[in-house]
Amino acid sequence: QEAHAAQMEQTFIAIKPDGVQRGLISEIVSRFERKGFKLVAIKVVVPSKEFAQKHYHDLKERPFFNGLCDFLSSGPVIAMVWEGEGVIKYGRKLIGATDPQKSEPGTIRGDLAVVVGRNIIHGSDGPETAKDEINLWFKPEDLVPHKEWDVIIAR
Ligand code: FUP
Repeated sequence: QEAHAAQMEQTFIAIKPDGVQRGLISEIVSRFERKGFKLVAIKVVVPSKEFAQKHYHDLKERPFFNGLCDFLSSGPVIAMVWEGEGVIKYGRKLIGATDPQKSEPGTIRGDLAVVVGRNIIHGSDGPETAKDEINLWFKPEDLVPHKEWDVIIAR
């Protein structure tokens, strides 16, 4: 009851071109799904470089910015919105530290990646960026309201 009353939290998660190319889509989706989070939007998209620059605008002063944007726009990305209690913070926990050399085993990057420039997945780092990133990648009507369907299916 409590969970239904609360405004459900949502985060933006993307499988980057290296994760897609390596065939890790189902592995990654599975980890979020088994945890109990709900997939409310998903699409395959090759972002333009300009779009990648928008997505990573916070990092535009960093030396790796250009290479990072080239990389994100180099192939198909799986863009997703996941929903659930604490999904922003816990999603980051599932993903692991930015540098896969420092990510714990058991995390997505810890188990599946080795270098920071090819760390296979992105996840929003807080409520504000989650909102901004969901709005950048999706239209409001792309998001499926799970709670309503759960009630209908259980009936
Ligand atoms: P994260 O939120 O864990 O994805 O990390 P950041 O927002 O700090 O960095 C975004 C992306 O920039 C990383 F996923 C990989 C890339 N990056 C580098 O290539 N080199 C660095 O030193 C740091 C980040």
